[in-house]
Amino acid sequence: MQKQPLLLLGPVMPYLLEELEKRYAVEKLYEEKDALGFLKEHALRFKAAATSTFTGLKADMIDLLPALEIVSSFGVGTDSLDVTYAAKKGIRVANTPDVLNEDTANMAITLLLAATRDIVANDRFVRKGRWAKGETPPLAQGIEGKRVGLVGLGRIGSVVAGKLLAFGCDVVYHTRNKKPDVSYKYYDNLVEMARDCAVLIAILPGGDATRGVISREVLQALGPEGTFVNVARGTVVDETALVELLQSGELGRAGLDVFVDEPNVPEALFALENVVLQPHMGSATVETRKAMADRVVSNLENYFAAK
Ligand code: A2R
Repeated sequence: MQKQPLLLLGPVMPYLLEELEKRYAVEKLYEEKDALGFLKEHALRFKAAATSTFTGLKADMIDLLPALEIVSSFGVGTDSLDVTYAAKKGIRVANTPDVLNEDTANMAITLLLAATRDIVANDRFVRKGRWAKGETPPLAQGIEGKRVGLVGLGRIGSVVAGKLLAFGCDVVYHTRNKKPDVSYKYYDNLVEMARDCAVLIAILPGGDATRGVISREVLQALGPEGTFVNVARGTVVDETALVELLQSGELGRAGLDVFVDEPNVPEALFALENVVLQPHMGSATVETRKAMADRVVSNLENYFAAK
């Protein structure tokens, strides 16, 4: 039987490419020298496309694919996908939630511990021979008994909350809607929550609706003893304010996995010892990335099996 055509909008991990190629006649749009010309000639062949949160799917691409029925995206975030426009055109958009909850939550916990315990700064301290010279690093900060505020308490945030309980933290949260089924204290005012917390962890979607919700005022309320962890999207925080407050010491520490203009990170952060930086690795383990790839495939299969 002839394989159904599938348009791959951007590069994906080799395992996912192999799995897609087993089932579909995959055409790599990103390898076409004249992508527009290719689409003009071939667009009507594609009912299915695959993309990722890194590549995205914009309205102008949707307009170029009039036969499209489903787009299966690698990643949970939908901020790079024009879901509203796709829905208007009757196109299904599928993502890969849930399978990355544990590893993304583990990244939040890792960044929290790394930042509060000065792990990276102290690693540099040892490597530079400063310990051997008889120097002593400053004392770090504990998290037991501390209040940790989650900005977002969805699939990933709930897992972070459960893990924080094991560290003896007092978990509180801020979302747009109070969750009826959780016992953690709810704050409808984010500045107030930041004022009451030692740590703030951002785990909410990116995009225009959440741009800058972690404002200068919120970070100032968190204060010089406070730690900010971001495993959501760079856009949810006022990054300029974040950098300035970390430089001035008005904000104590940060653990950051995401940035506004990835892969570009504000260079001012490179000089700071109170920041731990990661290149957007929240879901980036062998196990989770495979599970996400399997979800991209099963989302397509389920659609075409009318499930
Ligand atoms: O606001 P609510 O009640 O819909 O709660 C959602 C919360 N949220 C917000 N919290 C505060 N201010 C906002 N403007 C705001 N908008 C949404 O974020 C909910 O508690 C949480 C999102 O949960 P889920 O949809 O289950 O997302 P999941 O799977 O936890 O992933 C969150 C994000 C992804 O979109 C990626 O950007 C990143 O984590 O990996």
